[in-house]
Amino acid sequence: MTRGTTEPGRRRPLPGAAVAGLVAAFAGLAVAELVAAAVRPEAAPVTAVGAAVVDLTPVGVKEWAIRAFGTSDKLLLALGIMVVLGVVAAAAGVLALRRRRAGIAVAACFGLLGAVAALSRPGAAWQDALPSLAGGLAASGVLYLLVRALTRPRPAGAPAGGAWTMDRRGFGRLVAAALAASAGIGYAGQRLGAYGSAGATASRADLALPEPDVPAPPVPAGADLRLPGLSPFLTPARTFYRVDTALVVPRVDAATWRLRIHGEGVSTPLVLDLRELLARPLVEHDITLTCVSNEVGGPYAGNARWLGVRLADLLREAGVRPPSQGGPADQLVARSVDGMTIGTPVEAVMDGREALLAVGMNGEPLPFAHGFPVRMVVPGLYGYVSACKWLRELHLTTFSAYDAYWVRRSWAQQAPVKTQSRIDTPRSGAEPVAGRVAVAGVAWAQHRGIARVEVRVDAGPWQEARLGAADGDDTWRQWVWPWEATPGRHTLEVRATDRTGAVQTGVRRATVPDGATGWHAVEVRVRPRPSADPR
Ligand SMILES: Nc1nc2c(c(=O)[nH]1)N[C@H]1C(S)=C(S)[C@@H](COP(=O)(O)O)O[C@H]1N2
Ligand SMILES: [Mo]
Repeated sequence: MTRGTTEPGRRRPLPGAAVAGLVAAFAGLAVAELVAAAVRPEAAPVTAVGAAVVDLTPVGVKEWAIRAFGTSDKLLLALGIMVVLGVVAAAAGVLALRRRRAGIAVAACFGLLGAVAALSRPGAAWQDALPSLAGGLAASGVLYLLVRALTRPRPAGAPAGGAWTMDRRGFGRLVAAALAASAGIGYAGQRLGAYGSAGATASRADLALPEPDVPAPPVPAGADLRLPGLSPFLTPARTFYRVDTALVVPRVDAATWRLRIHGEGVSTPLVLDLRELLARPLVEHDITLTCVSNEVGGPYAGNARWLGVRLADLLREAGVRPPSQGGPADQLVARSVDGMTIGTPVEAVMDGREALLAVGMNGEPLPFAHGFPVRMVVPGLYGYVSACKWLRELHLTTFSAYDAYWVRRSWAQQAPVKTQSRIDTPRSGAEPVAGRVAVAGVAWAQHRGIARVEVRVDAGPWQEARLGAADGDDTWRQWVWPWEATPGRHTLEVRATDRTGAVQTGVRRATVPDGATGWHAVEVRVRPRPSADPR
């Protein structure tokens, strides 16, 4: 009988082979997890492949993913990779049944793929290949053992069963052993990972932020209208939007953190640790941060009280002059520990605005997700051209010499924030009762300031909203307009005017390349007032 033919009455152990593939993949992931915990968490195969996918994804797809899944896009990406891995692993198991070498080669190739992805990451070192290589090796070995058990020739003297005779009990035991070992190894990896970031966690817990030398004045009374459904004036860090490419939040140890400032026109290159940075005068300032990927009416805007060192002072200390004073560098490229690059106009950070190297957010050290220990914040510029988190390097160069991460992916080199306004309440699809309805929201034009907000109903005349008190020009402003709502379907629209007098355009433009425009509209169905009041 030739190997692999199926005789009537003898079933090939296909489900067993698929299980063997899945168990092998699980073992590979567990081993990779453990090695990654020792090497670098970001070098774990699913994370590395995910990061490579993020980098290679066309901007249109990425924008769609952000729109469709919001901040859960990362979770879905990891799930997607796991599903693909699972399908391939099961197939490799089945393949190994017929061609053991080929099946095992597939497992090894997946290890190689992970290694290549890890090595392709910015700032990768050769060790980053180790988790995936070790994982691939483990998966191949486990697959070999399981498939061998599955296809073991029948012992001499046993009843005839052909080549596919399965030692069910032996196979089952092996599967259980492999699963238990993998779970143990994976758990050890997680513990080791937590241990690896324990220093960072402690360094954040121990960081006592100094008092600001220049405190922000208290938020003026009346800046926060405190209406139900309206975004609070200051956004708690907990609910502050998060946009970044990091599949694993970098946990930087403040004790070993360093910032390097160098490049064109830098007469005194600097390397600072956190203690040295905090020894400089600290400024507190309220700044609204917005993302260029925010759709009209979208959620990627937040307002916080930042504490930090004035970036302009630090650059001057390094000898940097802005282009307007003859400096050779017009671009400041910020680099993060995870390889992100963000290019900001030198002129903007040195023109007198409160461009900060921030260490505090709403009175606390930066949360890890928002860039601990140090990030940039520049009033008036979208985050992708100004707000580098987990900062480690400031490189003075020119816009003609260097394109930062997002610029290489079809976004504009320069991107001042566009005037925007948003209706927070009522929400689209709401069904308020006829009568007085508070229409309220926020409007922003960072560093220009908001002068006016207007609302209109069903494309009627624009009506002026009441503004919350202004907390400087670098934050958003709340607004409210009392609407005498009549029963039926209505469309509410909002537009803002900045303090230069420019009215927010109603022309609808996409987020790519430099920020969406258009008026936010919500549609509501106003219910008639109940005719008889039962009370
Ligand atoms: N290191 C790093 N910094 C980054 C990013 C990133 O992907 N990596 N994203 C930028 C973008 S696009 C925005 S809008 C802001 C968002 O900051 P937040 O997540 O604290 O709200 O961070 C910026 N800084
Ligand atoms: Mo962004």
